[in-house]
Amino acid sequence: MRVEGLYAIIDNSLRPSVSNTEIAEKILAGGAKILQLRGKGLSSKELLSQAREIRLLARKAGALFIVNDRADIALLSNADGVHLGQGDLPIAEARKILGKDRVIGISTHNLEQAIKAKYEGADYIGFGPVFGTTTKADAEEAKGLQALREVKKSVNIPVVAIGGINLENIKEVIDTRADCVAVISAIVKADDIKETTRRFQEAYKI
Ligand code: TZP
Ligand code: MG
Repeated sequence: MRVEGLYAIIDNSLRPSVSNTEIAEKILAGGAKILQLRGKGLSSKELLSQAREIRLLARKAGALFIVNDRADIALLSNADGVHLGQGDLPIAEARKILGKDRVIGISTHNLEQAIKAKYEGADYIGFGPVFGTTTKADAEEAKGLQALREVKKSVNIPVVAIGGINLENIKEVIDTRADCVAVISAIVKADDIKETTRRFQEAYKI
């Protein structure tokens, strides 16, 4: 499956009254085809159990399912892949765990990291934060659309734009030719998660 369009990230630490599994159900009902589970504060046991539940839902919906940070949990939950941060396992080590068929993505914050990730065998890169965000506590400063454009021109693997993306600014992000937009708060905190997901999907079609 290609990495393109909306890349919806599930993280109920922004909305503790709703479980990650419920959020996944709503996002899938809204038509998302790429889902990531981001469970920063969860124990390994809890993360594995949630990943297994969401894995099943994503499979039924024909969606790609990625686990954030943890290659071990990605393997144990039979996810389609892992999304690494710069401080997580190196790509080559994660590859030993996940093999060549699973997807490995990595967050990058500048052109040098993006090019390095490509040479190290990443299947896609995240790039950002494009705009300011309060979702990630240790996020770097906003990189802007021009930096995103340059990264997109410099690597021939899919580029997932992330950070502060909402329904008001998504068109500008799509115009950079980024392959995907990753969204957390604009979906997870929405009154109607399903309808909001549908609108993000629509933005990619216009
Ligand atoms: N990496 C860079 S910005 C970010 C991550 C995980 C948070 C994006 O969240 P939001 O709510 O879509 O700005
Ligand atoms: Mg991470």
